[in-house]
Amino acid sequence: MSDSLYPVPEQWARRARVDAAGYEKLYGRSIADPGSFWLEQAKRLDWIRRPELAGDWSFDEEDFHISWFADGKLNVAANCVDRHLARRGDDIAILWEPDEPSEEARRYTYRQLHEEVCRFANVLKAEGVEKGDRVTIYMPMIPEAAFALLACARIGAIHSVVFGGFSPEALAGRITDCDSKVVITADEGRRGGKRVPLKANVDAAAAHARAMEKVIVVQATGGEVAMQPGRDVWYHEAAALVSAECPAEPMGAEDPLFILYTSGSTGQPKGVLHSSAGYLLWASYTHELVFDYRPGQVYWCAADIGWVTGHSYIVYGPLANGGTTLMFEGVPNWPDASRIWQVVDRHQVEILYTAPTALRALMREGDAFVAKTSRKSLTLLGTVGEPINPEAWRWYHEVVGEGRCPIVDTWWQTETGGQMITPLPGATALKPGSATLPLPGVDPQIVDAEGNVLHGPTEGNLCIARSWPGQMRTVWGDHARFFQTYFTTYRGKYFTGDGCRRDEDGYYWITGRVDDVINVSGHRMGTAEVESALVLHPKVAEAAVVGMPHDIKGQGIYAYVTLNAHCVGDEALRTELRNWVRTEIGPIATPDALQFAPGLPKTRSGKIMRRILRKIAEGDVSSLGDTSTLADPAVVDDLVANRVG
Ligand code: 6R9
Repeated sequence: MSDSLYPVPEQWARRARVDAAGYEKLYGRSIADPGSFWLEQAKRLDWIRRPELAGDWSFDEEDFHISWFADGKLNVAANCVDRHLARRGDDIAILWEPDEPSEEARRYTYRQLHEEVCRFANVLKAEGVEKGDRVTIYMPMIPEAAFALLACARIGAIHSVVFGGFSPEALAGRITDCDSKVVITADEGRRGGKRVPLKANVDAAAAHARAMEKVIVVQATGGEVAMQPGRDVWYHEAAALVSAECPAEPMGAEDPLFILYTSGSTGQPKGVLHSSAGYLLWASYTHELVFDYRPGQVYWCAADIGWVTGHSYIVYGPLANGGTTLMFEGVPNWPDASRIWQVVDRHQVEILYTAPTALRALMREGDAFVAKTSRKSLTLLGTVGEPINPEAWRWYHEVVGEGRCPIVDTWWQTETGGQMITPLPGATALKPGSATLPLPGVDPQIVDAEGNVLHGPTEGNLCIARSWPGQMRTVWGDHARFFQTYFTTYRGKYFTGDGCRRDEDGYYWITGRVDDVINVSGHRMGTAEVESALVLHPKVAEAAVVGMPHDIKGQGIYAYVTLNAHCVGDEALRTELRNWVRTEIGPIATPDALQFAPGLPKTRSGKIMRRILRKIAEGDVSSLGDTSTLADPAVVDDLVANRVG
């Protein structure tokens, strides 16, 4: 790790909204008097009824509850679209760059966006969607995906976006869990010159997704798809029949805005539920502060709308702030490794927000792909999703930004709604690899295994001691699981699941997950989920999955598989099992390494010793620690001898 310090560039300190002294002041106020601080911040939203209440919450079991601005009323879509019409109706809201570089980009002004969202909302209504209903969105990165989110928000329906890379099985599980009657999809998606059969996947999911009654299909590629009469509706046909005006539904501040499924350390993915006002406030507040955003700047968050980063920083944050948000259909390395930088030049992008895994993949291709582009428009760079290794940080800073652009390394989670620990470009000196300091309103604590709060320079588990407006409100359909997952490990605190170090300057360094979650290319994968998929295979008796270091992905998936008697673990079965997981969950869950193991290391009470499996997967077999508590220590020798990779 590196402790070299990159001071705030002088012009940034001068012109940024918040400088170092400003940060200290804001932070102090946010902690000393959160009520008035957040009611003041709430003025950045347009309310139908302005709230007089700020946060009302308790993380204690007896009266566990979280609410913000509970007496307020607003509409999220009206905040992201309508309120900008008077002053910025002709400004570009969404700038869409297609997968195929020879195709024209598409631009939507706020006025056009308003019409598109209203129309989409009216189509949803015509299909019977009402306030509070869940709508599943399984879409490629096309503007209609953003219209669909905002259309749900406009009529008070709760959207649940499922990443287009997930399998029909994973999609079906998510449709069923939230009992979603309507699914919005497209004929096909495009990524890096390849087609993704989204509609066909929805058809395949139908057998296990009984709640699904209607499928609204956006024509994106014109590819051939089967339409089931009575169930499937072409969006463009339905849209031609409805008006381009749709009133925005007045919503309570605490009414749900969306569900987003995320992997945890146990069992099925959890439906993380976010509220309307608190979430939107957090997305808007962080987007403006962290990117020092000013309307007119072209801003690009290169995430997919299927993840929380796409929700908060492609759609809700930038649009709430009247910004121009670039939406990219493609992938960073197609047609070649200079695509991102070409898009930056083509659209004069000033702010770029991406993931360390993408940077590592591009860095490996060599600097020439970067050097042949200008990138003069860039002023600020950001990263999210996983810890960034100092080498990739320096490459981003020196090669991409030519030393001119600060990097905001933003730590946050699906559960937090938006950024939590991050530098502010005009306020915070940077250290490569550190997410630096908490945003005003964020109260991090590092605790030891017993929950004792550790002070000063230290290392331990990262908790947040008090609620913030963007905090998730519950796990859909399972409030007990919400409490159990996040508030019982350390009583009275929100536990993030991350390990963390704090240095002598009070800077935070996230060290990675401390639970059974693997961070693959910035995406969360629960080991339990991959294990469940593996044991569904008729030849598999037992499986244990751990993370392993991976040059590009950050972490890769290492699976240990015990077969049923008389089954042979050969190359063919290895390939079959990897494809099996791919089909069950999706490509991101495919094991990078798969080892057949006659037995797994277990304690006498039958618990798998994951610590040992992790060490072997890492190739660190010299320090396996104490194996004397194992029921059968000999299995370890076999695992070490037959390690793959
Ligand atoms: C936004 C997002 C959350 C997990 C989180 C942590 C890791 C995210 C990070 C980071 C170090 C950063 N993480 N940002 N680790 N530095 N800047 O990624 O949400 O998909 O829910 O993942 O990602 O481990 O707990 P999500």
